[in-house]
Amino acid sequence: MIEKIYDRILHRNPGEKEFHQAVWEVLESLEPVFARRPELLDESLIERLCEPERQIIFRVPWSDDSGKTHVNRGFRVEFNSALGPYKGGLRFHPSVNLGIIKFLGFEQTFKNALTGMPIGGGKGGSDFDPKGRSDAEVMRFCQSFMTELYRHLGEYTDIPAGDIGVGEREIGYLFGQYRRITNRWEAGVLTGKGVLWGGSQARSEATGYGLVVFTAEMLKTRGESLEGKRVVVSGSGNVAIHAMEKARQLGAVPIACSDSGGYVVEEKGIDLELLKEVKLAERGRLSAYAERSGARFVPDGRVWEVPCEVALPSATQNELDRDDAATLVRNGVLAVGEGANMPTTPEGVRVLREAGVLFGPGKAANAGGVATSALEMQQNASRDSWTFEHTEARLTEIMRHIHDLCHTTAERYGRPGDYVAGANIAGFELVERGMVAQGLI
Ligand code: NDP
Ligand code: 2IT
Repeated sequence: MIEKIYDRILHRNPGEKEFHQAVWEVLESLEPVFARRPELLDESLIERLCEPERQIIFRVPWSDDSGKTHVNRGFRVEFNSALGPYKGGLRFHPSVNLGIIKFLGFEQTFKNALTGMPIGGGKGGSDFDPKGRSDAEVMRFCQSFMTELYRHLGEYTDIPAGDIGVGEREIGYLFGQYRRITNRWEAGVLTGKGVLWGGSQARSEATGYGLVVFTAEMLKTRGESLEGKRVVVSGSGNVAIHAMEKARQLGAVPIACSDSGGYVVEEKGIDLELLKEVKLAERGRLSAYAERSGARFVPDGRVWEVPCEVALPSATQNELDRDDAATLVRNGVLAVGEGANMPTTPEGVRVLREAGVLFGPGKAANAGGVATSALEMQQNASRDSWTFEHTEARLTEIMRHIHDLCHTTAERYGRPGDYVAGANIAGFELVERGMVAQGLI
């Protein structure tokens, strides 16, 4: 039955391989739910869940510093609003296409439900490549993007935030243009804002910090902790850097990270202050960090070759495959927590699970970012701003709740320790209840 439904989804969404992958991973986990509650299949819930409520595709023309005109494509997929307004990031990367945005929006729907906050799921972005572009070029692109998108947004409708290639600078340009067009100082329409103008403390740290809290909770179930563990992270952007920072605070040693040009290894621990300077302030390459720190730089290598006890894939989808997983297992990895969305291929997940490695799927493990976005919305709605300590304490509490929810749900369905099943079933049950309660939508 599930195979039949999946076949129809494949036919209706040709060529969208990442979307197919994300859907199958969830459907596969839901078999025990349908075995207990077959009536769910009669209500076409799966078909409804897999069909976005709305998909917006638009032209984004902009001119570069030399006056040359470029055209990019903008996307916003408003996936599901059963539990709250559409919420999810914007990705600016040349690889972006509709299938990638749909996989991200689909995942986001369940992730947001797991946070326990009143937010639905959505995702957007563009195939614009910000690399090597001046601030003025990025600003003109963001202004053109928002000139089309603004009509679909609103604090009660759809609230974007950052993702790959979109951070505080881009959110600033987007917010400025939204404000200019609408003549409204509507802070709650975007999250990830600068703290000076409506942003939340701890939002930029939140995804990486939350990921490490989740991973520490998984280790705790085996009587282990992060103390003294070697941590290897992929990527060296917002999520990766803050994951390494929290890991270090909890006594672990982050020894390697990567970008699309290669990876660095530093057995004594990555110099996070220098890394932030190079990657965040200067928007430089990891090779430049290695030159300045004296760390070993391996161009074009796989960061998963570096032996470690904890691995945190935090760059992009399908970046950890079967061979990488086998290498990690051979080297004695204890836990893998996904900072990125769907970074481990299905075969990679299978290898890790079969070897008994603790595995925290992205929709649970990286939910701290969007949860803190929801805390930013709360602060905006009450025209308040909280301290870093208070916000981080709320984030930690939410991550522990998500961990426990996934853990107990997996047990309830006879799959102890299977966080993939736990996250997919718990997320599904929450969204399904919202959808059924609100009638045929
Ligand atoms: P950033 O743009 O800050 O950093 C992205 C990092 O990943 C960079 O080091 C980049 O290297 C690397 N990377 C991106 N795409 C590729 C690719 N195709 N191949 C190799 N390396 C790549 O993004 P974030 O840190 O915000 O996001 C990282 C991941 O975390 C994404 O999967 C995102 O969806 C997920 N995520 C982000 C959240 C957030 O709050 N920001 C919340 C939850 C999940 P390079 O600079 O060389 O391109
Ligand atoms: O994938 C994600 O959860 C994000 N990029 C963050 C979304 C958000 O709205 O904060």
